[in-house]
Amino acid sequence: MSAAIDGALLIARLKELGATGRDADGRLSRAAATDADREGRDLLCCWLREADLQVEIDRIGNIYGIWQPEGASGDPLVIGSHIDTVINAGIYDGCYGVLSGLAVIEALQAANLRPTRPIVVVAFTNEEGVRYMPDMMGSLVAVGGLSTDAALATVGTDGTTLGVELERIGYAGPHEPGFLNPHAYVELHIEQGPVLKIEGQAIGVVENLQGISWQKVTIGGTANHAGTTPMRLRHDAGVAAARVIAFLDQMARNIEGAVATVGTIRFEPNAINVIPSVAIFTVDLRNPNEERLKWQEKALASFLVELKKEGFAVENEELARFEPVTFNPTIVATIEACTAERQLSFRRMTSGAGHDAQMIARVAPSAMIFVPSKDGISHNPTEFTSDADLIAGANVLLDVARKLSQ
Ligand code: HGY
Ligand code: MN
Ligand code: MN
Repeated sequence: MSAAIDGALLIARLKELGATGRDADGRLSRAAATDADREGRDLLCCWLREADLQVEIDRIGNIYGIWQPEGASGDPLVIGSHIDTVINAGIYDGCYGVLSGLAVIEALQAANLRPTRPIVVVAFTNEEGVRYMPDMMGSLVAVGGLSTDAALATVGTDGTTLGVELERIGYAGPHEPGFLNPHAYVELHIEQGPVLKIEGQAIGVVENLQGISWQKVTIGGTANHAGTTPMRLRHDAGVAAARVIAFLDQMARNIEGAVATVGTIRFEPNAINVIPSVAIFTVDLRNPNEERLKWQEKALASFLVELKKEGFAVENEELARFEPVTFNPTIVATIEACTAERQLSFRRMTSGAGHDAQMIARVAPSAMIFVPSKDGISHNPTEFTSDADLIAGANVLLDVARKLSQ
């Protein structure tokens, strides 16, 4: 019997989950372990239970919906992503992959198709890393890349501690992360970039994922009067930071595959008529090629040395560092074959964004499936993927899941 995703239900759930965690301005902001995150988690767990899945939570708050049909045995096929979001997010990033995993299980249940191995849908904690760093934290802990205790002790950008917040929202689970060993892992995600749309492809068969380097830079200058201090006597930390930002942008435009972003910055004392004494900002560097990513890091380090020679105090702290990842060729080929069988257009590609799949790939054969993002926009409330593209991607995931769970 053939199985098919209940597309209307998938779209409805995406919209319902996307309506949770709205802030006072109506912006979708479900940062890890906030009340907004709890709202989304509670809704997801309700849907998992309605599908008769065994819901388990581990100590870092990863949520597992386990389907163990009669006769199924062995390590599970795991289908996952995340439901935490950035600030003022779109409704598809992460949520699409988790809800599609649930939809796959429900489609198999409805068609009375029993896999020979269990299938688990998982929502990993703190994929975005906006409140607590590094990102992809829940999956990193699940594969032993960061100790659970160290992760729970992480202090957030708001001064809270992750472990305390998970307890507070009721998602500090009993299981040791890694309690479940994936036989294989597949993640369905919006591309969050422009490639599929520009090329008119329906599916991205993701072969690899670029390396990521996150740093916090603190530049110390001298506070002084904005009116009385001659320009030649200033030690303006704000101008120094601006020079770094301009340098990084220019550098990334001249190194193949490089991207560079300063996404957060703050000045001290942060007053209109005081020359900033301190500038604190974050740097996000990425490249699919590890050697070139190291060049980018070295170029930044050299620029900061020059600022020190000019008399600025400069410190930088590593916040996250993940090498590029190549996904499992067999699973990639399975995704490609399933896509072709559905006569959907596709291209193999690299992921520009970080994903939980890059962590699970450390312990199990893993790969990803992308669907197009309108105008390549993501981490933005205008993030959009058409219903037809969303349903097509979920049906490819269903076909891949059937092959990997028999
Ligand atoms: O930063 C990333 O690429 C992911 O969205 N956490
Ligand atoms: Mn994501
Ligand atoms: Mn994201």
